[in-house]
Amino acid sequence: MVTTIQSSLREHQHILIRQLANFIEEIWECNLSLSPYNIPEDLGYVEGSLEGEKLIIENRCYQTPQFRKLHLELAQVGDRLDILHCVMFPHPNYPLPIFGVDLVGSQKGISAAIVDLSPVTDDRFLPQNYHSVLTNLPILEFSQPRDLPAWGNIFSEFCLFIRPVNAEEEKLFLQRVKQFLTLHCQIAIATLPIASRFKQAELLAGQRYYCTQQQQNDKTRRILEKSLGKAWTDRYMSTMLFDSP
Ligand code: BLA
Repeated sequence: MVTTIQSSLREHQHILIRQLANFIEEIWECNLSLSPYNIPEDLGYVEGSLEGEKLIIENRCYQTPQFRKLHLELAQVGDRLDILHCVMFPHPNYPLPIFGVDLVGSQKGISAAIVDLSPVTDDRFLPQNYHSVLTNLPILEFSQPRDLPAWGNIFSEFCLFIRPVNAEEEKLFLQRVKQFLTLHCQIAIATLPIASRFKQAELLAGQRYYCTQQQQNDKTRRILEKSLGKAWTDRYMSTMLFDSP
């Protein structure tokens, strides 16, 4: 039932969002050993329309031996805004960065496309195996790179944040997300858990800081508050979008 509803929203969204959602799930399924992740019953499929415009949210979540939570969210605001949000939270005993991607757009075009593998260690560097692959990826030129907001100090030097201006740039963005995600899944399944409680505490603190910073995104908050109210939005942002164990 839920699957049918989710697939149907996807069919009506911007083509880049639909393509990205499809291949994220494909890469997850091909590379990882997925199990169900229980989301609070009322947060799987959400509809709200407090101040006029209707907001629809569809969530899919999984867990794997390496990841506490894989979250793919599709949302639609009225008929003017399509959103894809995806975050992969590692278990805190795996020394892995946080993969995140956000796409915001309408039938007219994508205004924000961002992808990153964000470090969660105290030194704020990515593990060496990530770093050596990412530094060797070809440099991509986009005509409208965008500046990160102040809370964006969580992102790595490899963060890509652009407004794609045509189909060619959308394709390039999609390819870069594929490269990040495939690399991440492949490293993750080859990584062993760490035993050090001290190191685990550091990784957990890094994940908490990531969530604290993301929760400061007023653009996300405003969209949710308008349709679903402040209390609901607070709960949603801290328990569904950016929660930590
Ligand atoms: C920007 N996020 C935005 C914008 C909107 C949303 C409307 C502004 C678009 C623009 O400036 O063109 C809305 N995003 C949402 C909503 C959800 C969502 C409602 O995910 C969920 C229901 N955001 C993330 C993740 C990242 C992220 C995982 O959720 C990064 C990996 C980044 N979104 C991000 C950034 C901006 C943004 C950096 C720009 C913020 C700014 O310019 O101030």
